[in-house]
Amino acid sequence: MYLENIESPADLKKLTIEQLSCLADEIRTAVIERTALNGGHLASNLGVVELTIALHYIFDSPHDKFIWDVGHQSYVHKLLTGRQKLFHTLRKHGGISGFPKISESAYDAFGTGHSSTSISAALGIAEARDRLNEKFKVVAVIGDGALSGGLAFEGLNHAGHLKKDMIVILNDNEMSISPNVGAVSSYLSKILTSDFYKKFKKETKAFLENIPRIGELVARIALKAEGSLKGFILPGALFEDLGFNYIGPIDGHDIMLLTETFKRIKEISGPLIIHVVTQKGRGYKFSEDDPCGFHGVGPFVKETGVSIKIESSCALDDTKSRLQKLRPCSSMSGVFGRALTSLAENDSRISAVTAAMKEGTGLSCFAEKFPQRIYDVGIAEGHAVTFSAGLATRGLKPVIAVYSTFIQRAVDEVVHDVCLQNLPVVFAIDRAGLVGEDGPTHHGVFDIPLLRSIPNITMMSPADGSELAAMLELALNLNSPCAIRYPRAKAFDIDLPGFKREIALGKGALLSDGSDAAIIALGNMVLPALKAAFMLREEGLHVAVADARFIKPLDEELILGLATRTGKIITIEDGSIAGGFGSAVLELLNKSGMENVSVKILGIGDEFVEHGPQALLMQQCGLDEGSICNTVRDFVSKTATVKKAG
Ligand SMILES: Cc1ncc(C[n+]2csc(CCOP(=O)(O)OP(=O)(O)O)c2C)c(N)n1
Repeated sequence: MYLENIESPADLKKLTIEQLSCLADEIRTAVIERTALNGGHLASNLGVVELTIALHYIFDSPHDKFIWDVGHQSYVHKLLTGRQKLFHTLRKHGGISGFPKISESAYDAFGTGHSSTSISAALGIAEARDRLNEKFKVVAVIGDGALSGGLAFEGLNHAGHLKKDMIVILNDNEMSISPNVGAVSSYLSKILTSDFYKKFKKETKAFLENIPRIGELVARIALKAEGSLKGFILPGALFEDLGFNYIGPIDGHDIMLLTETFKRIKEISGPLIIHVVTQKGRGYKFSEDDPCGFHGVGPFVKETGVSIKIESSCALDDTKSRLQKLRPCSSMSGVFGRALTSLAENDSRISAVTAAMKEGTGLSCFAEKFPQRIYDVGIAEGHAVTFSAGLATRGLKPVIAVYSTFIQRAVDEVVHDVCLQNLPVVFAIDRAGLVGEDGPTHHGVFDIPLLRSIPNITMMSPADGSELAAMLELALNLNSPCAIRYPRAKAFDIDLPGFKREIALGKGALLSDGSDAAIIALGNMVLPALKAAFMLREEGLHVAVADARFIKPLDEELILGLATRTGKIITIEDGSIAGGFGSAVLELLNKSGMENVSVKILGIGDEFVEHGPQALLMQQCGLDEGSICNTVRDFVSKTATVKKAG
């Protein structure tokens, strides 16, 4: 039992190389057991067990700085850096994060969650080190998927120019979430093919021997490793031309080879890339067989790999008011994917674009049916947007399915390439709102402020699955830019008698009338608003509830009508209050000379919301039905008192 005795990397350094292999087994068991209970990024972590051990064995963290790209593969690092006792709290509310965080540990040199940042951050750290006359090593660990992001190349470009001492470990498992795509990925694959290897074998040996100090040794290790690894090769000019020394590919599961290599390359100056080949999901049968399925998982049964279904907060918990009907086996992403596929059957111009998130965004069924009409552009959201703009100039109808948190990467492209030219690109913005255990790097709370200020864009949010499908159809017929934001949630349909589902541009729907105040709820907040209003009705308070449907253009008639009738408006959104939907309503009231209307804006305040169960986070932000009920009751009574006093 080695793992339990490791409180810091210093303890790791006491072990022999042979003992490190046993430790690797123990770590795999710990990671599998914990993700089975807590969910998390299983396959990526199983792939970097030996790599992480070897890094901590040879380098001297936290003095030396490790920067994990995306950071979803940092569980092994956390286990080795003083967080073993807290590991059971992984991704739990109040527990350790599923990503590196400067505020969590001195061993986390840079916080991550989004892809392709590691090289830029590492370069900044290396530059600061040199300016401040400090001495330490900087190591960025980036996957082949993350290398498909443009930011990674901007970092490489600048690093090659500055010629800083820094090490980039390219963790190549030929997978992004699904198999990696793109020319760089093919290039890396070619490096791994034996034909290529054979062709360059001779030159490689000579090349490696020419690397000062380490050449001979590395060449020796390479040749020794050749049988299992395909050995070392000279991989052509790409990285070298960018100003990096390249070493690899090396077997990322051979601890001896990894530690020897790291020991030697510590002495090399200038930017260096070490190409390490790993197997995603290694050491657990189910994730080896299905690394994509086990990339990010909810809790599962360890013995069978079968996921454990947890009833989400939108399960049929309200049989009394019968407000919602669950759609069988479906998520909002699933509804989107199926609706798009069905619309695409009758319109060959409809095309889907994803930045390496085909499965997560529900596009698998579209891909099956229309393989020629879907584009996985790699982890490259900015490119996805401008590429789609190009498609749209020629009459195609691109739909970009992207998580809210990742569209942040492409705001300028939305402004400059799509909206300024008024091109008909549809943004299907999934995971809008609080996402839960992935935490602040992944919450989708900024899309409304970021997008609604852009001229020409239409922005909507559906209250349920049927509205999402109807909004998608409308969006594809608008002939101008349009965004639809919807949450990470099970799909359901609101079950109100007489509820009209036709979606017309700029029109919301009054779901329940009342004269004491009016709630104008957006998207995911419509159902809790309705429930809150029904609870208040039992107390004798009559609060109207409207489904806003549109963030832009607002349904001015509906909103101003309710404001005039009740004098009290409550807006509710699962996004940032600053610049959000409620702000848009305030702007409308101001424009209309109705500043005397009392307005309460519910949403997410000026803070980063931590990780935890989605329902709990919603409650903390005052966005569950109970909190809404209390806030509305207080607001109505306070505004009544003020009015009376006035
Ligand atoms: C900007 C951005 N877009 C999308 C994602 C979602 N995402 C998380 S991990 C991942 C794949 C990363 O692949 P790779 O870097 O090869 O790491 P691996 O999991 O294969 O080890 C993606 C697309 C993200 N984190 N950031």
